[in-house]
Amino acid sequence: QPIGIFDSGIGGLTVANAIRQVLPQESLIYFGDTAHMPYGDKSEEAIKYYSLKIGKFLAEQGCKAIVIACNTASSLGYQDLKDFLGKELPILNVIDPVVEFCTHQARYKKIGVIATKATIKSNVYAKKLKEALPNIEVQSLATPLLAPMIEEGFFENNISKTIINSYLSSTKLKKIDALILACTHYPLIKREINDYYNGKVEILNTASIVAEDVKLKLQQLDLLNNATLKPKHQFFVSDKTSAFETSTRLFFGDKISLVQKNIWDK
Ligand code: DGN
Repeated sequence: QPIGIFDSGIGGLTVANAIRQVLPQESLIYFGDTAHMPYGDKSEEAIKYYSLKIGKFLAEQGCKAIVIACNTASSLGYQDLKDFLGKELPILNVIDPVVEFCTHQARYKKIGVIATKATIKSNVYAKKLKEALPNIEVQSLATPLLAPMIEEGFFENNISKTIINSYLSSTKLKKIDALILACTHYPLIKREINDYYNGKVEILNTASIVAEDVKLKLQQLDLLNNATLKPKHQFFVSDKTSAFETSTRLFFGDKISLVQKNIWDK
């Protein structure tokens, strides 16, 4: 049985890529809701609706677990999807593993969070971090230009440097111990962010933290694939363009073939 992974678009392929690195024997079914991206600017109702529809589609494909690879959908759609499907199969999000990771880092006093507008507006990272670590200070900053910038291939250049510097110089992010990259796209600019801080701030790559957590959870539930058959991955999108297909290489490492799938009319 495959692991289902979904995102608002193709950025969640950073999470799919991290999962295939730690679980190379597992088959993956990925759904990118490219017709409705970016979720970062959508209403809560819309994001909940899309998340339920996609979750149902992945469950129908026989997935043994669903990973919401999108921070925005994890912030706003996770609880409803869990209520709807959680008895049938485990539903995992990208936020809880990062919060859990932070609880083991006693040296963190102040944590910064950067993400889309919708994720920051939901305040979910700050809420969950403060629940787990009452003395922690959390500063959140919406950085809406970063995802489209990366999607257009603008990183590791002067333009990305200027935009990143402009966001990170916000007084909110002064004197932080760690910075959570709370958007699927940001692992691609981790090095530039690290350069900005001269290595003095720990940059938390959510994709790799989440992948380790998926492995642990599936292990605990005895859901890991022990067979030696070659894994088979499938990649669906709700709207296919050649630009999306080209960008898959950025996020997944390899260029992959996308299959357009309409799941809305049922
Ligand atoms: N995948 C979204 C996220 O992680 O929040 C980013 C893409 C978007 O909707 N702008």
